[in-house]
Amino acid sequence: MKKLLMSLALLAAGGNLHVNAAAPPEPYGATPTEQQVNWLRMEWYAFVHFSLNTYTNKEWGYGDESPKLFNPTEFDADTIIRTFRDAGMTGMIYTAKHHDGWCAWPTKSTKHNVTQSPWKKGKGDVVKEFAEACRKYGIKFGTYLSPWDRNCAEYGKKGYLDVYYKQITELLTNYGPIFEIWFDGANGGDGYYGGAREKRNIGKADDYYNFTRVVKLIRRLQPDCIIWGAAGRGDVTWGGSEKGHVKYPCWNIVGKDTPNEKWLSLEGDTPINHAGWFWHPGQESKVKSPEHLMQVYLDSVGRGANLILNVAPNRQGKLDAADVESLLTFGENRRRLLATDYALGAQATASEVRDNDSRFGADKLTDGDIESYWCPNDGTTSGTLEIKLKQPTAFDVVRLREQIRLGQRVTGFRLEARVNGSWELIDNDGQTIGHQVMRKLPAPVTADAVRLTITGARACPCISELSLLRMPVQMPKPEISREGNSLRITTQDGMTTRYTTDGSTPGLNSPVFSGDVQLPEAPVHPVKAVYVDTAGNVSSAASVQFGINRSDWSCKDSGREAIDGNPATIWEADKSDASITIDMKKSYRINAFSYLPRQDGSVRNMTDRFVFEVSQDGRKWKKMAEGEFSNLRANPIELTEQFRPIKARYIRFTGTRSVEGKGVSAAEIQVYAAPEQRKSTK
Ligand code: FUL
Repeated sequence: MKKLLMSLALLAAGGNLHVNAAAPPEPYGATPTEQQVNWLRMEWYAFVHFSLNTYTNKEWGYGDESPKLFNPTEFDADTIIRTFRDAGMTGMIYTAKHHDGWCAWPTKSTKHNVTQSPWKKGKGDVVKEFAEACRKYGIKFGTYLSPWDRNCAEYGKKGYLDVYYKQITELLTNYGPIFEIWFDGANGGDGYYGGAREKRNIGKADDYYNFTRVVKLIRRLQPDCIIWGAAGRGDVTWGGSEKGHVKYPCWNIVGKDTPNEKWLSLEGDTPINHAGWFWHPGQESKVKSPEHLMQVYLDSVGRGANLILNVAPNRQGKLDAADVESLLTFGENRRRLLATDYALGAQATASEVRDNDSRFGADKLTDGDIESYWCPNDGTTSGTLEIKLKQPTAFDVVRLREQIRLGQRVTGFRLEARVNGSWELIDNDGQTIGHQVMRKLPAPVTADAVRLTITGARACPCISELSLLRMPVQMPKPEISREGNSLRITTQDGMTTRYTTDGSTPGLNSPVFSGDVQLPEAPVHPVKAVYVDTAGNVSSAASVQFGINRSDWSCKDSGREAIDGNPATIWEADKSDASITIDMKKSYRINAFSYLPRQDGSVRNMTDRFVFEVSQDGRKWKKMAEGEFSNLRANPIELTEQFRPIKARYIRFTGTRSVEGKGVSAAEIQVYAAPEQRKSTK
């Protein structure tokens, strides 16, 4: 601790020792380790889910999948990692083992691994290829090693722990520095388990896996490795949803204001694609737009956490073009946002400076040095700082930073800007700051001075930066919907909306949307649309694959809520094995259905196992799909199941199990038309 105080004093002094200098404040409450500080400065990095699930269209494998399935024909770690580097990402974390237990490296701990796969004739090592590419492109490498293992016969028993510790040891010994290791909390119970096909209960995860021992092992093997999860024994924890954002106010602290305060940083996680963490066929239309990604960034990194953004390779082992386009566009927008700090070098004054010592003066906010900081005397927990700009300047993001090595202190702040000579309140709602907070204003403000008022802090505030940034102009993308068979696409002043209905990418020569377009009742292609501004700039494309028009459909007995197009209404039954039987009124050639779980925040009676059947006459039924909807507790998204094309008039959806509770439910069920059969030319 003494050493830390000393070095903080030296930092604040810019290297010069002052004989009568004011002592820097004592750290307050929990403080981050050096590793946690460095980690927070990474801001955002990639998550890569790529394993057997890529080939089975599943989110969670059961553990009985054949390793033979893994055979990417064009896998090239180099190109993937270069793309992440080009986007400005600082690292990547790879799922070396997901819940199905298949290991993507030639582990000695189990036979269920990449040596059993045809890829590179069993001589390949996905972990090694990613680790080497990361080193080449100067980004950090991390790994995800699922504690839950649905393949291992010993899972749930003592024997599994040796297997698991061995896997940790191999990954942390043979692949160079690992910046972060992920211990996912999922444990769904049932699985293959070496052929037992049963449910295994591990009791308290912390006790079963012995995370105290796991943490010790990791610290010994790689002291700089950040540990995610591990029942709260690690360095980083989940942001709280799989949408990427973390809550605001954002405290990187657990047990706040108690003697047991602990620094635990937050990580927001989300896939770039709404379809899930692994690659799924037909998911192109579900890619999050660059604007959406910017919002996720502001709601995670901009609240003082980190962001891990999943980009999943496809079955060839390549990233989908649509994912790459969105990622790189967002990356460029982020770069432009951060490129210029309009407050840099600006003159600054404060209501109070610690012992009037210039080493803690207000100008530390605008000196571009993340370590130096302004602070008042001990006991002062509020204060005002004023920044004077050389000329009126437009900005719409204010970024603030605390010197978190001294603890997270600020509990409230306010921002004002001087516009045409008078002060205007631009943010009355600031709460936490932490490592950094980015406050986005509803519209740009042109001001020649900015005032920050700290309204509350747990101890004297230590503010290291105040930056004024400008969000680059991002073209919004259109929203596409359907009313009956009429196509609806939003329009924007000063822009034209162009669209296609044949699946092709819309551009400058595509038809202009006039508002009077009828869709087929059973569309086989997605509708795509872009905005084009007067300079000819084209927005990213919105894309929606509509299901068959449901307006005439009827349900036998119950189920109308699941076909009414309103996700807020829910079909719910109090027992499992309950069905919805739907008459589509006409026979269609279909090849997929989708299920939207309840969206009201509850998991009660949320169906997570299903059977899907079809019939031509409502009497003789054919089972087309059966299985599990995985990971709904953490990520209740719409999931699509595909099957071989078949003609049917009736469909039956049966919920056979739920995440919690005895019954089953569905917010929406959709059915999709199969593409026309090509006529043989022979
Ligand atoms: C979850 C897992 O169950 C998902 O499959 C995914 O790996 C995600 C990142 O964490 O909890």
